[in-house]
Amino acid sequence: MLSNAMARQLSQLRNIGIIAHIDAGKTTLTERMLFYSGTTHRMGDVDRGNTVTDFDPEEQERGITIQAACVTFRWKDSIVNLIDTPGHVDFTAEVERSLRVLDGGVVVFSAREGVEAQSETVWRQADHYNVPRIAFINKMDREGADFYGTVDEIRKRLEAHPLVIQIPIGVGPPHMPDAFRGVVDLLRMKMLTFPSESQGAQVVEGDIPADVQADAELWRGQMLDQLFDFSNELAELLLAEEAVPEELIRRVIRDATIHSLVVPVLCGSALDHVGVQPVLDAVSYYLPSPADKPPVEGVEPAKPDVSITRKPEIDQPFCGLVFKIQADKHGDLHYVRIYSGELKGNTRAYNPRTDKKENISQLWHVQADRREQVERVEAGDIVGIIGLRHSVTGDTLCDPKEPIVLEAISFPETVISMAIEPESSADRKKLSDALDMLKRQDPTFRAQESPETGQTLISGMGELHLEVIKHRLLRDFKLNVRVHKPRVSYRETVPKAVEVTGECHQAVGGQNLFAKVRIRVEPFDGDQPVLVTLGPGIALPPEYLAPVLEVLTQQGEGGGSLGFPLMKVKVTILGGEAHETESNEIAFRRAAADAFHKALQAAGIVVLEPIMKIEIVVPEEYMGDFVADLQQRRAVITQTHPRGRNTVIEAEAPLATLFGYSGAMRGLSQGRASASLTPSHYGPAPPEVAQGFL
Ligand SMILES: Nc1nc2c(ncn2[C@@H]2O[C@H](COP(=O)(O)OP(=O)(O)OP(=O)(O)O)[C@@H](O)[C@H]2O)c(=O)[nH]1
Ligand SMILES: [Mg+2]
Repeated sequence: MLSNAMARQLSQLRNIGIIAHIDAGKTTLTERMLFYSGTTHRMGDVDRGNTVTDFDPEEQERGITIQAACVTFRWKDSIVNLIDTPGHVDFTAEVERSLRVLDGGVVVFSAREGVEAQSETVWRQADHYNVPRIAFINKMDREGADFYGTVDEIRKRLEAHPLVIQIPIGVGPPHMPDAFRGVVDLLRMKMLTFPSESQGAQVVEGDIPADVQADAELWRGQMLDQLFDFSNELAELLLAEEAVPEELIRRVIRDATIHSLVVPVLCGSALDHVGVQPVLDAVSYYLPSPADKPPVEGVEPAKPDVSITRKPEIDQPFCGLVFKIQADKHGDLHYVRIYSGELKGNTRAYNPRTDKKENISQLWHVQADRREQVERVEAGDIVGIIGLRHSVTGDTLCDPKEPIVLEAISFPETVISMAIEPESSADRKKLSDALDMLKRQDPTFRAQESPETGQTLISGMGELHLEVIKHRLLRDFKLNVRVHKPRVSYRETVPKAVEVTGECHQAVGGQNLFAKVRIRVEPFDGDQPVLVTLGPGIALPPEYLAPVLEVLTQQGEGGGSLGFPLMKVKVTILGGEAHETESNEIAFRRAAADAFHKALQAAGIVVLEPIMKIEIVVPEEYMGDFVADLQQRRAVITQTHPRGRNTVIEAEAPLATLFGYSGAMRGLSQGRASASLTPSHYGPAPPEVAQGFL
């Protein structure tokens, strides 16, 4: 466990995440790392539900990770803060928020499955946040494992530059004649084995077996060729055919990795304890410390177009980002990545979004489900704070005298909803408290009570997400709630552009009110669901413009004619008309609301439904059945291609037709196919869907 006494220098620190497709072996790898680093004295197992990072009973029962878990350990000279993330697509927010604050990543691939759909998703997320990474090709002990095939897929499918720095010795399970038994380290040109008597704790270095020698030389040559352009010093030695020192190769790889020019590739079997320590070495050799990252960028709270930066130095003004909240009976624990300066317990920090000072009561270093209090933290650290009351995920905390707003974290739209209702009125308050707590923790979870029906509509990222929430409510919060079947979360948009004038022409309490507001409402593709902007040269007094903007923004957030949230809509204020004595703020608010309603009526309604990207890996003989089944689900098949002895079908289909798909898919293939579903976008629903709501 990390202790206060663990003094450190910034260059020693590694803030890293483990990311991958579901079941690739992230938690198993993390568990091994904790054991070999001496942090734990017993090695847990996902299949027995006793790992450090999958500590939640829900995770242990299902054998999958649901929440990102932080651990800290020492490896040789490095201090590693590691976040083990979930691979299931329903919990993608956990990956997003982790990558937002981490400096480097270990991407795990299954050598048998290669680059899977979710591997690609997490790869793109890491690209988005400029996170340098190394790759670990796991499960080399499985039948059908293909190291070189996976490297090839990394190159082609992820358009990355894999740099092979290890090759496997043998492949497949122990009963095979040429079973997987170790790796060749191409820098040292040594064989590494990990005797099972010590549960792999001992790394034995030996000579490369004769039958692997030629391959090892070939791949070392390849590695050096790839590095040629990155260092004159190395290039000169290669041209002169002189020996290249190991230390120089490491330095060049480190530099190229930090600049995301290459992705060093290692391999092993986390389950069978092969190749884990070299991954730890690679983390400290090749992944950046906070000091290797460019200064963090933000803007001035009052002037969003003025950018400011903060270096990861202790004498810079303090700033940090809230990336995760864990609700707790004793007060929420806010996870914060510190980017600059230092922070002490029992002090205050400023949140520019809420314009409030927050109490920093206690600081904690978190180790999965345990914590240890610390007095102070500094640039580069990840810390749990108790005391914050008004901060949410994505908020910046900073020195009140030197305010800055860092880039927030973007989370995807929810796609699926489920109605729930409390059994008794006594449960109503309890339910609303529980839902508030869940919402604080999970930015992809929504809950909204309908006063008319008494039901609460909860929405999330998929069936499993809502299922897990349901379990929490029933089991952890011991609530009596009736739960309805999940259904699709629809959206509304407008099919065409319209221009309308909203009016207020009323007599209220003996006073005449007058205002006119002209707006255009049109379809639009942007980041925000509803964008409200000002047209050029508007002749409206500023005291009326602000309330008009506010009303239109509120209306946009309030939903469309059918009550679904609006999206892909742009509202432009074109102008208005005021009367010398009869116009006031109220009149303009009413005229703006009137304009909005008129515009929606004039434009008409398009109901949008979530469309999923589906990737199915299916044995050839079941191909026909799968294609026929997909056609019934309104699917469009975009591509099919072979992978090993299987075929990969890529398709898109409405979520509405995919409920219970995993069960149906198992039935169609006797459990031999696998599928992954990712929300892709919102597309127009067929007219009968909209008809059903009218
Ligand atoms: N044969 C073999 N199985 C492995 C290996 N590593 C992990 N597994 C198994 O693969 C399954 C998934 O392992 P996890 O470590 O939970 O995978 P994960 O990537 O954390 O999965 P999620 O967190 O749910 O995304 C478990 O049954 C592990 O025992 C390996 O190297 N070889
Ligand atoms: Mg896991």
